Amino acid sequence: MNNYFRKVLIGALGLTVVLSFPSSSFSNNSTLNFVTPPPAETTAERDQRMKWWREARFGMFIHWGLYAVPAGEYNGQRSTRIGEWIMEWANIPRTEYEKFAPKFNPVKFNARDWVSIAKNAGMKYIVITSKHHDGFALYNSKVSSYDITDFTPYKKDPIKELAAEAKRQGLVFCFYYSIVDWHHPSQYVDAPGKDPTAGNRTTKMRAGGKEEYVKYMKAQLRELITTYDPAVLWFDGEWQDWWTEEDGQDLYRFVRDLKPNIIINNRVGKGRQGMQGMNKTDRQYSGDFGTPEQRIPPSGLPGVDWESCMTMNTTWGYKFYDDQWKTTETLVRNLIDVASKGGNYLLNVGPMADGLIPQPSVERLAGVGKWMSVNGEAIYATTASPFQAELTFGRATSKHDRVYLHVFEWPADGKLKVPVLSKSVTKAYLLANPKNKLEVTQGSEGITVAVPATASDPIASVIVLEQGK
Ligand code: FHN
Repeated sequence: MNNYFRKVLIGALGLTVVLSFPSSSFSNNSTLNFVTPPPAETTAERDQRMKWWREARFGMFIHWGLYAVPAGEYNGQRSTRIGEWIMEWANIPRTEYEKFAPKFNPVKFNARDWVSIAKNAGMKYIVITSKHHDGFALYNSKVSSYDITDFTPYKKDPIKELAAEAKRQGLVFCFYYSIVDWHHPSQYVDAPGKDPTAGNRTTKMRAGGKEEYVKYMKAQLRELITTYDPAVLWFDGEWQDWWTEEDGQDLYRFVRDLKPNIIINNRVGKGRQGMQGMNKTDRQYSGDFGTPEQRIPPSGLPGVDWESCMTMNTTWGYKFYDDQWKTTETLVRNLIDVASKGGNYLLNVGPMADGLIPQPSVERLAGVGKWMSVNGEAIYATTASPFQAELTFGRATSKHDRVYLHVFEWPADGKLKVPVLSKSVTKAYLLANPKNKLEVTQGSEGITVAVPATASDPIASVIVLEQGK
């Protein structure tokens, strides 16, 4: 029997015992079959561990590394593929890719600027690539010399500065870490037309190499946790056929034993259903939250923690010619849509090799921050919409006795029609103008809010409905 707390409610037999599923999985089957069980944790303890993350709702993803040097072009070859995969789609052998390192000298990097950009956007946490699939350590690793302090002219440790600055400005610092490693000697590529030392979606593991590589990964994870104290470990690259769910559970347990209150995504193991990101439900899987990628689930899953990660253009790592930027309106409405379904929004920036965040990203994040400065209350620490169906005019979030209506389509006739709520509305007002109470009529058919002729915000105007106890 796994070493954590489990009881089964069997009322008929008069046995009152409650079944609590392990904290690190959100599938709901009754076969609990962890090979390496997560640390014992009650629901209350899990809620406490997840609390800051659930309340944050909005974070910055940062993909930064040697791939910012070619920035999407190699020997004249460009691609529509994502920039941090250039070692794969340009078939660059390891020794050739290493030649980007002497050109990676981010002298314009300024931790205060990066954290301020995130903070002013309304973001509450930062997840940065400590090591992506290319195997390059963006931090001062004692485990590998293939890192920023030994392999580039920069010599300094930008991660140390970023972690300290995030703490100073009150943002939570987190790491991304790739399980697949195109540089580590344990792995090689065996694919038609591919150099065996280039990148590839899948790598082969040399005989006996896995034990050596897992030791290497654990040594890097140990130094990452003990040196920089991240609050989340965002694993990726788990889709390798040499990586198993059992490996993921072992790594989950290893990390949680190092830092018991750390939060770990579901890409540490094999539970993820591809880019849809939620766990399969055929068994218990490791990981604390689901990771939809480049998409927002059609609806939330009550009681399930998840985070949609998305790019601002079409690439995670910088590509100088990718100008397919989403509008600020799209970014704000994505954030609202995600929060209305009970999820977090992890929005990516791909800094350049000189250490600057691309200006189009900076401008959009400032625009998101302008909206959040007025309406953040309707996002932070909210839970999903109380309505069964999606609203025709926009979205809704809720918090305690308040429902926040995020109105994208402002009613031309001044009458906002809202489905019925379980409790009566006692007050209604624009979040942007709380002193100006709005008239509400309500009955069994629903609620009508009399709104001003023009919306308070062209992207989304928030109307607060306060409900009776
Ligand atoms: O292959 C990675 C990709 O480079 C990027 O890091 C994204 C971000 O979530 N994750 C993987 C693709 O699913």
